[in-house]
Amino acid sequence: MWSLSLLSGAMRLYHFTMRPLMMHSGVRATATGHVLYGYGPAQVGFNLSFTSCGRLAARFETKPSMPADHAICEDERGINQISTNGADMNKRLVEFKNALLSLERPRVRTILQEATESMEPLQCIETIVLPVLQEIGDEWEKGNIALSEFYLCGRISEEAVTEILPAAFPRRTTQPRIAIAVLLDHHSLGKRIVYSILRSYGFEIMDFGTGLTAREIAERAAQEKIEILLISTLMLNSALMVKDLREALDSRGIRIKIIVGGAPFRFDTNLWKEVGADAMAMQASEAVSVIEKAMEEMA
Ligand code: B12
Repeated sequence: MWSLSLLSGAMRLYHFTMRPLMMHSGVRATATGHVLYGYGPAQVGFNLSFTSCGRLAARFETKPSMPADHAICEDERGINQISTNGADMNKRLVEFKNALLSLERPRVRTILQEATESMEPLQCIETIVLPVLQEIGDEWEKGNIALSEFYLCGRISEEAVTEILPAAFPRRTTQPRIAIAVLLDHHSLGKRIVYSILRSYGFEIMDFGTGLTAREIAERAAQEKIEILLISTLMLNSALMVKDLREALDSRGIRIKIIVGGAPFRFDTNLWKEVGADAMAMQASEAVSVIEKAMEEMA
């Protein structure tokens, strides 16, 4: 108990001292013309705003301000879609966010498991986990929750997401050698999702891990004779490092297709070209078609 409160105290100290130095809120142009952002829901196109929730244990007392939208219904092909009439989905998002903020691991898992009864796992992740995590990132940015709480929400989500992601389904006989890595930062959730989705489509993917430098990735890619490199980043400075990765590969005389993804690329849709990538995908579900296109180009 004591160690927990000490950890929380230390994290809060860090949160109010170091964090303001490292954070960017809103959208600003840098001297190099790049856009700095703290991509909140509005900036990434989500229309999900809740009434402010505040502290770790504080439950929502009021109804969320999100419009009555986002329910799941079947379309004419029998595929689950999000409808615009949705008290149920609204309730699920609020419950999920409450469960995360109260660090109730079992509840978080149950909500996601229950959601998979009416939606595909990827759809659950993209319609529940992503917007709620983005909301929580926003709460942290506003100073409503501490970094320790924010961190635990990320970890708990990662565990719950891992449980619902599909298992590998190898059915491909020929494919290029593909690897995935998170350049510089430790936001591993996006990589985890892309990795599992691709494996469920039959691709064999090597996972190089997270927090790697451009040089480390280039060395490993050369050793493993990688032909397609998938790079995930969530921080702008990491995204800009793709340029260094390309240079590190060029200096070794290696021509590899680099496919990038993650919030900085979703937010600035020309960034992938600027940093020397060959392609980008907005979300995990697009990764398959982007890889198939790269394979055609390589044939
Ligand atoms: C959860 C989270 C964390 C968790 C990460 C847990 C984990 N294991 O991943 C923790 C708490 C650890 C964390 C730490 C930090 N975080 Co953080 N974090 C977030 C948050 C809330 C959500 C990110 C997330 O997981 N989204 C869900 C995933 C699934 O989305 P995604 O990565 O975009 O992936 C999807 C697509 O982009 C795509 N995709 C992703 N990669 C790829 C790759 C390819 C090849 C393809 C095809 C597709 C693809 O597929 C996915 C599914 O569709 C965001 C807020 C936000 N609004 O995004 C901040 C955010 C990214 N964090 C931020 C910051 C500043 C930090 C810290 C520096 C805080 C600190 N002071 O210590 C540290 C950095 C640690 C480090 N060195 O990496 C900032 C970044 C600001 C910036 N402009 O660069 C953000 C934006 C918060 C904010 N508003 O300021 N964070």
